[in-house]
Amino acid sequence: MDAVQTQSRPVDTPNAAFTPRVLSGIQPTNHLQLGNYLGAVKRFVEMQDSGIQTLYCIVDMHAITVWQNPEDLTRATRELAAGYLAAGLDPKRSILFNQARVPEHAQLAWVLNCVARMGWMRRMTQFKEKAGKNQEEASVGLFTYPVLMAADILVYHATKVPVGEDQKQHLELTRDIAIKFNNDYGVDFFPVTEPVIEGVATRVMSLRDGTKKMSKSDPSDMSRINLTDGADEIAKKIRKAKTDPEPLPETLDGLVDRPEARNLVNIYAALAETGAAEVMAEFAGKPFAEFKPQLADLAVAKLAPLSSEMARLMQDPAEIDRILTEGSERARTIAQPIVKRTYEIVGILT
Ligand code: AQP
Repeated sequence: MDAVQTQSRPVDTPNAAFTPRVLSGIQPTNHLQLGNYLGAVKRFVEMQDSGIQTLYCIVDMHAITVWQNPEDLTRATRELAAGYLAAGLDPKRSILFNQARVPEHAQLAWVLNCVARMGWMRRMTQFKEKAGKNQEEASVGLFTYPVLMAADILVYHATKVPVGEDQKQHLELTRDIAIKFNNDYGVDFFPVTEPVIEGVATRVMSLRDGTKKMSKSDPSDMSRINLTDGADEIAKKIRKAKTDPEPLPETLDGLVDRPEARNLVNIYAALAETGAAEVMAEFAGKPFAEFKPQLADLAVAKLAPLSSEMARLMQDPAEIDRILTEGSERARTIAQPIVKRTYEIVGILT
């Protein structure tokens, strides 16, 4: 079991006293989509392969902040685990688990709810977007979602969190909560976590509207590529993706006011593991009628093996459950002493 770290740290190397540790998670809502894969899961695998300690969870407690049909939630939890495994996460090298099986997330979230300020929470743009016009009808859980996310991270003293661009504000809040806790109690207990938002695909946009993020919960299935889509569906969605009538420009600058074209170029670059400039060098001046089929071929080559591996893994739900249970037990060995020490710092008898 890792020792709970409370050493003071030098100001210029904020997390030097903490074991480097990565934590991230995804909600089991609907199906994993291309943005989740390129913006998050691919980064998860890279970080696992870099040798740093990695924990990846399926954030089922976050999912229920909006209504989930219970059967769909169970299926989506297993399917997301299958997605993690198919993408290359290895339960021997990463700790893979579902959040609710580690009750320390909820325990720490309560303490952090008492640290976070109402004014900070009211500024969270994701709440405003997801609650829409009728905030009075939104769940309290949706409002405090970012505090639970801070607890997910801080309950492991995670120092790095790979996420897509949309999570930047929530990570800033996590840092504010950690700093306030440390200041309020005069300790150097929680690390000030660094977001890792890297690559050309930190914000994959909808295939129907280049100004909107691709999302699992978009009502239009044509707006996204699901990791469960087969080759024909992937090709069809790319063929029908919204574009403008102009050919691709000669330079990257020419993409500035063309969000749909820019999105498809970025998707190509991320799938080909190259840069947008390289893609432009290959396709400058070409019409979409030429670019789209090549993008579709690339997407099918990269994604179809993932979807068939996910389908294969889904045939053995007991094995998925076993992996998640074992991962939760390992996660708890890190989280339990951190919650215990948090309670002691706060003055709660344990
Ligand atoms: N379009 C995207 N481009 C890049 N990264 C993305 N992520 C999500 N969409 C994109 C990243 O995926 C991780 C998991 O996200 P989540 O499921 O916890 O919630 P989300 O950000 O709200 O993702 P969705 O797909 O939009 O889910 P729903 O529709 O259920 O809310 C995060 O790292 C996120 O940045």
